[in-house]
Amino acid sequence: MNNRPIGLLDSGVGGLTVVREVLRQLPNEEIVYIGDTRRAPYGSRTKEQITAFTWDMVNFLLSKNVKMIVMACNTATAAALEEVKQTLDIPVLGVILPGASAALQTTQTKKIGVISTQATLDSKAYVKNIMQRTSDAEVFSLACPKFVPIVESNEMNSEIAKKVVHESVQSLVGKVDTLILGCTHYPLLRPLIQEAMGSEVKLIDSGAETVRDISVLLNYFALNGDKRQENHHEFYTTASVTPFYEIAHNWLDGLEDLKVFHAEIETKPKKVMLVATRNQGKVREFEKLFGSFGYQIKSLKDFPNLPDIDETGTTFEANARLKAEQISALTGELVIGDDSGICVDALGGRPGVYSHRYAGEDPTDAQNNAKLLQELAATENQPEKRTAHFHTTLVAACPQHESLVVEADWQGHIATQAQGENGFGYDPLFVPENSSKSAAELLEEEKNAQSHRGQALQKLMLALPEWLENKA
Ligand code: I24
Ligand code: DGL
Repeated sequence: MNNRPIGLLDSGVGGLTVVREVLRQLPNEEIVYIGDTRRAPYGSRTKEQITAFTWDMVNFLLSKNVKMIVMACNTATAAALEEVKQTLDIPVLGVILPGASAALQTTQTKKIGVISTQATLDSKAYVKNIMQRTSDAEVFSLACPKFVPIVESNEMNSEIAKKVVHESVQSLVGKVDTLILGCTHYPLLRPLIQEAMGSEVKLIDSGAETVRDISVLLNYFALNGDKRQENHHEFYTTASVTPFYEIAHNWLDGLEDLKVFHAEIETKPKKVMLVATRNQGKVREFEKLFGSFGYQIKSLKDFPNLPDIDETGTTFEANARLKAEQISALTGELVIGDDSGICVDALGGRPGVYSHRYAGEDPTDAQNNAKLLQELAATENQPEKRTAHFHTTLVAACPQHESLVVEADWQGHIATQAQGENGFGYDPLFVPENSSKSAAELLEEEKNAQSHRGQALQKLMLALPEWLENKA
């Protein structure tokens, strides 16, 4: 038993055709419904837009603690079902698979028609679903862009509606024995569509079929609701409450105490974080850590016209600051600058900030490593005299705002021979404390979990939200 509500989403009010079936077939279930009436209709939008909007609704329903999500909209299902299903760990159902299954069980000639919005047609979702299971079926798809406006202008019973429906489905007449109503609004035109197709043709209401599948899923996962005194359904619209209420009240007659609220859902623009580096390895580390925070990570490679920033500072912080603050001032973005290096105790902390330029103007990693071994030649057999640490300072900069500074060290010693192929810089010579392997012998993930940069990134991740908050 599970008394959490079932979440239903739709581009607008069309999903109420599915809600009516849920109330009829599953009287013990509570419903939270969201209709994106402000941004409807979805049928003529791009897959990317529909997917982003659908995610906004999914996140809203998750905030209402739903036990299952039903995409009560063909267009949203066609664009976003697979992605959402793969991401969430509660069951997510669309209207397309149930409609396709029902059509296959109904047809005798295996000639199936599908009418839908343009976006649903473009996705080929119905065709794919049908052909996957019955490869010798024949599917005839047709977009009917005039049907939604007819319903929404309450013209379902007019002569114009009759004419438009007849003309629209004409090309399917005589070709199919079963027709899927692949859009939430089409059941409202059912009598006209039946008349136009001929009385022999079986019409499939995807929404109604979906409710049968909801019931099966609830049983399978033992998620059914208890029989209660009364159920508290909640309806949300992203536009005005009153017109939504009128339609829902009319359509869900018998539903006493109909509660309709306004909901603000918004696609948040992806926040950009510009990492002041051309090193792909560093960019990857940032992507791993900050990607899940909704940041899009960019690097200097994405801004080819920026000047090179000279690292003229004498401290790690000064250099990280130079990069972060100058590039932030030039681009207006949130920029992370980093400076790191290796500090060897026997050398009084050298090469330190000069680690990259240790063996000359633009040396290779091998040249830098060779110079370090040479400078430490006198302590060849005394690891305790070869102690060192890697250091990273990260500076986060935003225009007109005091920068955020975090830093971290990684203790170890310098080996007498380079070991390992991973990593970069001095990694082959650096043996971390309590390790027998060099930093270049660690797997990327092992290294990131303990390294100076990995630790500094963790600190940045913890400090960033509050810092960003205070700058507003
Ligand atoms: N039906 C739908 N959408 C509308 C409508 C309708 N107006 C009248 N009818 N308007 O979809 C869409 C835009 N509105 C939505 C509310 O917020 C403001 C913008 C089909 C609904 C299926 C349940 C006709 C109508 C009605 C009541 C019930 C059914 C119906 F008024 F088709
Ligand atoms: N709810 C949509 C569907 O089922 C139709 C309305 C729209 O285009 O947004 O495809």
